[in-house]
Amino acid sequence: MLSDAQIVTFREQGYLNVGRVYDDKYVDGLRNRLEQVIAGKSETDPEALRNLRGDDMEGAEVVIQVVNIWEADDLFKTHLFQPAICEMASELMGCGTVRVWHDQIQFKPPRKGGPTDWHQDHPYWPIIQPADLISAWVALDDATIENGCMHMVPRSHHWGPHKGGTIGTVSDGFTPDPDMSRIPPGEDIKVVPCEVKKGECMFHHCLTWHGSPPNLSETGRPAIAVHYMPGYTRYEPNKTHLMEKRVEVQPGALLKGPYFPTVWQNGPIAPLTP
Ligand SMILES: O=C(O)CCC(=O)C(=O)O
Repeated sequence: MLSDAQIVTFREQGYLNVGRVYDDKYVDGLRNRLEQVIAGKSETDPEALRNLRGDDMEGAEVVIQVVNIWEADDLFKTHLFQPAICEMASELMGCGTVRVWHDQIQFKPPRKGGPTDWHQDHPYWPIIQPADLISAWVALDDATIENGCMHMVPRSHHWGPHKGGTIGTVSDGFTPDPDMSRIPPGEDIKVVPCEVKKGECMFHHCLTWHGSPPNLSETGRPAIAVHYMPGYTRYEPNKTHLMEKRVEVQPGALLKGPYFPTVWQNGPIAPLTP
């Protein structure tokens, strides 16, 4: 359970590290399963397994994205329902019902892990409204400045959607280069590196500007984000999205169903079989 001060900080800043949610042994289990899924050794496939930096998984710059690893692995399915995380998501969103939009791994391998460009999440999710989702990002090993931890711009979730979610980067490599006409007067663009220790969880709002630099270190940077939606989130098709083929409700209806599990309903829920 979060304190009032933590909830206020999240609402003001747009992100919050809530500390440890798993012990090292459990994280090692998840990490091991992640390696199996990336190696193509799971019984079922996730929604997507690809290199976000190009077509070649063995290329010079790699960010391995796995979408809905929970469909491929039961330990990750259980992770969606982790009661402490779901309770905090409910508190931060101020909603008694919490569902999963989808999960997402971005694994940056050693030495050639690419950057994740500055962006906001919600503009990449054009089939769901409103933009009240939050993500729980759990480090499966220490995420450090050297291996490409997430960087956040505090308060940016108050500034509205920005040019389709893309913020831009100046030529120094990793400073946001926004359209300044969209930044409210008096606001300050400050980049905060957010190191997250193995087993800790950091939440961010779906309009908070964030990105992560390359991983040129000797260790990989494994982490999982679960994108949680408040129970009042609706399917409002506009453009398309990878997950749209899983939607079974009518336009305008609450987005729910076997692929968008309810993980908290004023209390914990046991994992379901899709
Ligand atoms: O893991 C990363 O570095 C980026 C993840 C991300 O953009 C997200 O979870 O929204």
